[in-house]
Amino acid sequence: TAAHGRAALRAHAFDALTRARTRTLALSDCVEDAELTAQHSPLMSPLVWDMAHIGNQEEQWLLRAVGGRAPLRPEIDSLYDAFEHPRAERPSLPLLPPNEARAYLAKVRGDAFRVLERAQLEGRPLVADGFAFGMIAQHEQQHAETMLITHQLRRGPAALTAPPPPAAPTGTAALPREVLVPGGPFTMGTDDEPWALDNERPAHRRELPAFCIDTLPVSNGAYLRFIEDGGYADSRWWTPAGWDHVCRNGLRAPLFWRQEQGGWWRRRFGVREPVPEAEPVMHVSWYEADAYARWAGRRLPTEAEWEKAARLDPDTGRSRRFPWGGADPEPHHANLGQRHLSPAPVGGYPDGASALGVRQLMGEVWEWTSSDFAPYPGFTAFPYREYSEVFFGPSYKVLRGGCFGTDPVVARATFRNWDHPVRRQIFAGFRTARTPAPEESA
Ligand code: AVJ
Ligand code: FE
Repeated sequence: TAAHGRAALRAHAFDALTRARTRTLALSDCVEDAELTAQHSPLMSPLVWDMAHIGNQEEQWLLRAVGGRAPLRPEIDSLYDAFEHPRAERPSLPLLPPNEARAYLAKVRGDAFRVLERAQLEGRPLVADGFAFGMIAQHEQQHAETMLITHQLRRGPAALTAPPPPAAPTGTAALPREVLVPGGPFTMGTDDEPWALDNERPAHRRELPAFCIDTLPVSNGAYLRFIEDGGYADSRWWTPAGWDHVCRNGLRAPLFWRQEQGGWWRRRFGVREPVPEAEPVMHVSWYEADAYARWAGRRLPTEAEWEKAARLDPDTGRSRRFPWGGADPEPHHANLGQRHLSPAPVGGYPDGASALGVRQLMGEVWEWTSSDFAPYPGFTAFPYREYSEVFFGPSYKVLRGGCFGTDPVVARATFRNWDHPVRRQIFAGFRTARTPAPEESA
C-alpha cells in the first residue's frame, strides 16, 4: 500500500541520515578540538567548518524549504556559504567553535526528524520519494569524504583505524588485460533512481563506437614503471597544460609518495609504509593519469565509455543500476563506505564485476575520465544551480565510481563527481582504454 511504501521510505531516509551522522561525528571526535579548528592544508576547510556547513545545509533544505520553518541562526548562513568564502580563508572566519557546531548539528537533526515524520513524501518534486532527505544524506556523506581527505593531509599520529581490505582472489593474473565493449547504443544517466542528483538526469541514448577498457584499475606497480621509465621528465606524454604544471611544481610521483632507502614509501592517515604494488594508484592528478595512458600507448576512457562498461548488460541491451546488477551495494560487491582505509588490491571483489567482466568500477578509487563536466541533453538544475550547473565547462574533469571512502548512498553507477585536473588530494586513480582497429571489433 501507499502508506506502507511511505513508511519504508521514511525508514530508509532515517537510516541514511543516521549513518551519515555517525560518520561525521566519528571523523570529528577522533581528534582534539584544536585539530578541528586548525587548517591542515590550504586546499581544505578546517574540520569544524565542514561540521557546521553540514548542519547549515540541512537546516536550509529540510527545516526551511521542506518544513517551512524560520531560520534558527540566520546570522551564520553566510559563514557556511561555500561560494562566499574560499577554503583557504575559512579558518579566519568567526566560525562556531566545536561544541557549538556539535550542538547546532544535533538541534537541526532533531527538528529534521520531526519534519520527516510529517512530510508527505509525494507531490512536489522536492519531497517526492524523500528526495530532499536523500539529497541531504548525500551532501553529508560527500562532506564526510572531504573530511577524510583532510585527515589524510593532516600531519601527526594516526587518528583513524580500520581493518585492511580483503586480498584479491587467486588467479587474477590470468584475467584478460582488457575487455572489448561492442559498438552501439546504450542508455546513459537515469530517470528512475529516486535520489539521483540533477546532473545524472535525464536518461538518454548514447551511440558509441567499440572500445577496449582495462579489466582492472592501474596499479601502483604499473605506475612505478612509468616513473622509472622517466615518464615525469618526458614532455611527449603530457598535454601542454600538464607539462607546464609538472615542470612548475616539480612533480615526480603521486602525492604522499617519497623515494627513500632505495624504495618508494607513502604516508597514509598518519602511517608511513612501503608503496603496495598491487593497490590501485591513488592521489594522481588528471594530468598524470592522462600522461600515463599516453605513455602506455592508450588513453583515458570517456565518461560515456566508463558508464557503458559499468552498466551495459549485453544480453538485454539495457543499462543496470550497478555493475553487478540491480541489488543495493553489499560489502562483498565493492570496497565502499570507509569500512577500510585504503583501496583493495587490483583483482578483488569478483562479485562486483560488470556484465562484461570489468572489475572494481565501484569503490577503491575515483576514476578520472577524459571528459569535461557537461550537462546531459535536457538537463534542468534541481533544486539549486550551485550543486552542478555553475561547474559545467572545461575547468572540471569528470570522475566516476566512488572510492573506499564513498558511502553507498552516493555510490551509483550514474553518479558524477568532478574536479580540477591538477587535484591530487582526492582519492583518485584511473584505468585506461583504447580504440580497437576495425578488424578487432568486427
Ligand atoms: C560533487 C564532490 C565535487 O564537494 O565540492 C558538497 C559535492 N556540493 N557540497 C564538492 C558538494 C556541495 C562536491 N563534489
Ligand atoms: Fe557542501
